[in-house]
Amino acid sequence: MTQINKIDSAELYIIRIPLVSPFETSLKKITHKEVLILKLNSGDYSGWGECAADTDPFYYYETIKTALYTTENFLLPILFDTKKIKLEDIQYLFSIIRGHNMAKAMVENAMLDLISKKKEKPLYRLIGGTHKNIMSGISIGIKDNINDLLKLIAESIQKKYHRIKLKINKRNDIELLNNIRKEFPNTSIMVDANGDYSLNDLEHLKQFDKFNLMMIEQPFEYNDFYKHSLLQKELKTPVCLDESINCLNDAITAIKLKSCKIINIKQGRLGGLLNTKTILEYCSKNNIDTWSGGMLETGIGRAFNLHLQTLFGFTLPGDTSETSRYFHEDIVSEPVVLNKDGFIKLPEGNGIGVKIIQKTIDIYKVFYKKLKNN
Ligand code: OSB
Ligand code: MG
Repeated sequence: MTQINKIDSAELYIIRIPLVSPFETSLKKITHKEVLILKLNSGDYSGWGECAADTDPFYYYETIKTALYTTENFLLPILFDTKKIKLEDIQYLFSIIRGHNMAKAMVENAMLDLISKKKEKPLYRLIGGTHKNIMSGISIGIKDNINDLLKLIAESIQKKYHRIKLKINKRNDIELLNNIRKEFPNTSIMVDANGDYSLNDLEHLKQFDKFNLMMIEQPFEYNDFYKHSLLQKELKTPVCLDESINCLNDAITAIKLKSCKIINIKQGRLGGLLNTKTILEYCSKNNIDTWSGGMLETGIGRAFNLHLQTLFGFTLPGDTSETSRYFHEDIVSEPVVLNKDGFIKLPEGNGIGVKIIQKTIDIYKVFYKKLKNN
């Protein structure tokens, strides 16, 4: 039984890395990835975690600043005060804090990396993962020009991505999908609206059924279950919930109300890999299809997403794409690449498996703080 006797110190970084090209959703357009990162130190070992929060609360209520505040003032003090932390304690350690799942995920995941490194095991074995060939998927942002989009889809097909997700909004949907289906009638395509529609758009959304989409992700508001259940009743296209699912109770509500047929399992907003595993198992028992979502993570968060996907229960390709489509330079090596069949190999080594490139972190860092556990 490996336990962490004491966390000696924690290092918090905010880094800001330019994206290869802007990423636009119905919520906003970004040109840089700004991200909070945590390093936990204990004896000879360190564990890393990445926070999924953005600078703004447009996708989720947490921001980098609220996550930093929660981590410094609530999560780290709990960790610092706990002696002899075992794997089975971690999921419950932070349960007295309501919400703030993105901050919790960063800290919990850093603990999991730390424990698996101390055990000299890869992370996926610590959490009970079974298979190592990970399906790939790409999320393509809203483009001003349809030809740019068609070109990106063609490139993604050539790379053998297992499915392609397109960001859509109310003004950019039916005509867009008509054009795409003309060129690519049989490609596995899904769409993500990030909550841009409302129940008033019910008749409009019924037209989506003719496009043979794998699913429509989060058509309605981020905090809704009831209206999605009315939509799913009227739609052949499966509804997938992303923003609406924040915890096991949300998954239970969505499934019992028949608000969706598919759930986007995003560990960054579910409070870390252990809570995520609980929710995944519930979905699997209830025959709900699931896939692993992404938050444009750097190589640290992406590695957690990959280890997560070794768990039994994921039924569909997720949002793990190649590193190079977002970043010229990442803060870890090796980068994520697809093999000739579009699968991703799990990084090898203990813990998350990827190597942190401290030099690159230092180039892009805009904030640093070290907290000692005295
Ligand atoms: O809605 O799934 C989303 C990125 C940031 C915030 C929300 C979402 C996304 C993506 C990109 O779709 C997924 C990725 O490539 O990491
Ligand atoms: Mg989404």
